[in-house]
Amino acid sequence: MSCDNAICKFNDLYSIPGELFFKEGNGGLTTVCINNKYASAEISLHGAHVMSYTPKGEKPVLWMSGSSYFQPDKPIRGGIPVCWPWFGGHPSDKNKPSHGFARITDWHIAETDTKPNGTLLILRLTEKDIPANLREFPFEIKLEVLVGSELHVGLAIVNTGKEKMSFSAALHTYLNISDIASVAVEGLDNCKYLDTLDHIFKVQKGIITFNAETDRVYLNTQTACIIDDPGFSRRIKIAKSGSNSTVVWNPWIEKSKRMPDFGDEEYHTMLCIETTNAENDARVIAPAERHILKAIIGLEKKERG
Ligand code: TA6
Repeated sequence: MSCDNAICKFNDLYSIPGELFFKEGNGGLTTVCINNKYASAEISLHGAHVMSYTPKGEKPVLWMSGSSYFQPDKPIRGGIPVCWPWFGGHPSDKNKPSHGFARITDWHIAETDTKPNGTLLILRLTEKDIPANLREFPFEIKLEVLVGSELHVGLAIVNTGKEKMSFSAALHTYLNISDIASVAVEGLDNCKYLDTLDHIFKVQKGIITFNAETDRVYLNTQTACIIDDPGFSRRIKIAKSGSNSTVVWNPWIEKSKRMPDFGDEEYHTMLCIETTNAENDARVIAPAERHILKAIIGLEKKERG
């Protein structure tokens, strides 16, 4: 097929009839649309950003702000931002973008395929795609997304340089919930955490419920978390591998008001359960070594009480 634009070329090379195609999405960003017997999803090449995931017959599992930016120099607010090669502020240069450059860079398509358990999309980024002022070392990262009855998102990080590589990272997942005041998070009982609001280390007692801004890095934990959501009669399971830390975040009202890409009242219907390599779980990999940070997100039916 003769093509005169990128979307046409992507569809010509990578589309899967009836299952995967490319379109121009919000802000003109190139968007991958996946629809199969299990679920539907949309992924932006900007930031390799999984923006939505909706299993058939269910409410959306991922949350998206109605005020999100969709522009080249800004992160998308919602879905699963890919935070790399640093989580939070840059370790030494506060002028560098929050949560790294991966989520504000356009990634390349590496592969699309139909698998027995879903539709596979692989996106790729290297240091050659990064502005010189943000480039710190050679790398290759790939985001492998499998859209099926569960959503598998894996960030594969390869050190293509000659020196060891240090990084922190997050799959910063925004989950869609009925009401922050009525949900509870299971899986982190007795886990030590850093409360980033007062910078004090504490220990979780029982389930996590929410009545104020919450921003915690749970440490030394490989367990799956469950969001129990009675309002939606469902439980969302966030399992993981390649991660010993989990971040739990809700901005509540005052922080919501300070974020221009986050509606003042939107905190009621979102909760971040982030699959991370953060704090003491930051990583160092040798030349040619690979690290994979993976989140597996799925629904469990909740018996109506
Ligand atoms: O993961 C929690 C957190 O670090 C919060 O402190 C808050 O800043 C959030 O990430 C969002 O960060 P962003 O740069 O996307 O506004």
